[in-house]
Amino acid sequence: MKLILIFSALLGASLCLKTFVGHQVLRIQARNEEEVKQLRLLESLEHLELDFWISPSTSGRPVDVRIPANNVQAVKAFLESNGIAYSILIEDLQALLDKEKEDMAYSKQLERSSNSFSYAIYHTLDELYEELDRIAYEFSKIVTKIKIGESYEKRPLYVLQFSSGGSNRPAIWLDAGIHSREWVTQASAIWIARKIASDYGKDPSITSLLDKMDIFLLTVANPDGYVFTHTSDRMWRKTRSKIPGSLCYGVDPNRNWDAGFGGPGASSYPCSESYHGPSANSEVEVKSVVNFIKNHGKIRAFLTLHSYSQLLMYPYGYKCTEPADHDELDALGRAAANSIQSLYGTSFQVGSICKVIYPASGGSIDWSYDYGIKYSFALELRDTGRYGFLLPANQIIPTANETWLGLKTIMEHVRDNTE
Ligand code: BHK
Ligand code: ZN
Repeated sequence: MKLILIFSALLGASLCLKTFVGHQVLRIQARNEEEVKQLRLLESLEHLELDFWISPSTSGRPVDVRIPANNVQAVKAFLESNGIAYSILIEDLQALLDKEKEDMAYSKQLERSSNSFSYAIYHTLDELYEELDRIAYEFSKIVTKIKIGESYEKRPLYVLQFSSGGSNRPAIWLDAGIHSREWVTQASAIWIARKIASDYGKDPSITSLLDKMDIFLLTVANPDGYVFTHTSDRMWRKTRSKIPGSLCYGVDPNRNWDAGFGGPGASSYPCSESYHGPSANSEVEVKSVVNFIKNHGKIRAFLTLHSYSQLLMYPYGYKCTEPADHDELDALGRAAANSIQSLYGTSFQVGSICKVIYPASGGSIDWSYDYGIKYSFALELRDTGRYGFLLPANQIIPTANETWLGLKTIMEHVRDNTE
């Protein structure tokens, strides 16, 4: 066992896994708009190489930021000299990462000896893709695997179609992992895939849904990024496309949709974590989904999974005005949040992207809503910052379970309000 752990640690090192020794994650609490302005200034200082896990929006909203070891003192001094309050969310990011790696190596051994896919651990892309095949094979009566395109680095983009029959039925879209480091989303999505497949014919709710509508599930919307989080940089968020004229790689795929493209809450700096890209749909991962949705023609709901913060959001992000269907979306969002809470008490805040987090243009659900898909929601799964993107694997199944209850509430409403 020890040997395996040492070996896998060496292997990690040999593949040039970026380390985060001494990186801290601070939670900053701006108490007025002046302090928010100072945080925006801080965000614009590129030489500090800050990674905003939650960007500054308005006073009262927390800001979470990862700071490289050599800049921790400078940032703290900046905050203190401006009288801005902060606390340390993560003391040493590398310690959490080491724990995650060790957990994975250990539980991987158990999984191997049990000879079956464990939904309680994180997996590589290849492992997830193998499980998609097993689900499609085991439940071949209702599940079909479709390749909707290829990533920048030519990895397949696989969608599972859940259908009890019929042709060109109205459908629900669900994706996860558009931001690669949000690991609990891909893990929850594959759990949900098996759940839908195995509940058909047993759970009356999912059965009546699938007797009327199809579900399309994209488990890993950003496969290149996901592979990169395993091999090189656990904190990678963007795609891996090469940006002409820049040394930096990758576009934020949730700023790349054709909805208020290039507007507020998106960056035009290729090195930024929220870089919107050279043009709308420049990322093949985004373009592939757009093409699929347009070609299908009868998508009635567009649901996307992110983490973390425990939020359930509807449009808009590129502007702060309410969508025409605000009252219905808000009521449905609240009902879904109640369903989530009913299982373990996990509480989700409900509202528009702009009001609940921050202005963010070029996001997927703004595009889908403006395209005419009324039921467009983004969910930010667990937690609220204790572990952030490094949610321990023992929370995967509870997270997936509660998320599924929320999604089911939305899907039932869509079912009952679609001809
Ligand atoms: C979600 C959906 C649409 C627009 C913004 C968001 C928030 C999301 C983002 O794109 O900045 C926050 C995030 O990744 C962490 O999951
Ligand atoms: Zn995200």
